[in-house]
Amino acid sequence: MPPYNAGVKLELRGHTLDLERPRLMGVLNVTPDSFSDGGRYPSVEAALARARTMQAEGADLIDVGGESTRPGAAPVSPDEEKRRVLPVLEALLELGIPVSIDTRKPEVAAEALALGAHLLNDVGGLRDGRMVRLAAEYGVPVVIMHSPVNDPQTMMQHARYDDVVREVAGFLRHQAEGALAAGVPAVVLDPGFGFGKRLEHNLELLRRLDELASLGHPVLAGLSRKRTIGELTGVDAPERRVCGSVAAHLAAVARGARILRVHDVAAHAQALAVWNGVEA
Ligand code: HH2
Repeated sequence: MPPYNAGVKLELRGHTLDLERPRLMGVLNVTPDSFSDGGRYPSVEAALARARTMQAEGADLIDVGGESTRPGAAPVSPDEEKRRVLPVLEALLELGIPVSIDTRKPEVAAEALALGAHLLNDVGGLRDGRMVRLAAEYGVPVVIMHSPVNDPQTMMQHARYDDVVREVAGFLRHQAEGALAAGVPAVVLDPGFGFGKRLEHNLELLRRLDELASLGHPVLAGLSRKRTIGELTGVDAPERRVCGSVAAHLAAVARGARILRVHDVAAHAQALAVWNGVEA
């Protein structure tokens, strides 16, 4: 296995995530409109049950989000997003597994971190300085995700790159340096598959993911059930894109990804068990 950041440990407020082997982040969307699991967990109890299942299937952390960021998604107010995620987050924190908060809003991040969230997953790529200050204040690592603009409604209009890998790497390096200089303890880099990127961009980023891994920080890949998988396979229904998602994620692991953000934890846990057995 390539030595990209193997041996790195992420300290998550009392939990240690050892990235010696690839890890699974289970997706929990408490939204009415997420592209593949929207509306499935309308109550705290349903969300908690889903998280428990993912934990039993082998998730190493749970990523909770209350705003769909699929292309063209309607924005959600901070109050509505808080209403959706905070009660669920509070329940998840009892599970004894690290929980990340998936948001691009400082108002939401502030309350989630005050409650005890272990990791900040900023799909806005730390463009808002308040996110940097919050992560530094609470001493939590941040996932810095690339998107050409911090706006799901218009991001696909910005899917134009000369060299997508160079541009994404440049953005992530710059944001990482700023965050670390401001006191954020650690960063995870994420190319933001599908965020203002078309099939050719997503494939180029996946093929050359080792260039992001060589920046010296752990890399997270999130291709689960996404349109790229549908375009390559011809499978329309997102929940039927499991095998394609696993294949894409193993390609990412082969190029240095250490965290996979997935809906289908059991399938990925099985794939990684084989991967780890081969690479041991
Ligand atoms: N993708 C989505 C949401 N959050 N966070 C990171 N770090 N990386 C990603 O690739 C990523 C993310 C979009 O997927 P999903 O949550 O399944 O859908 P939706 O945005 O419709 O809720």
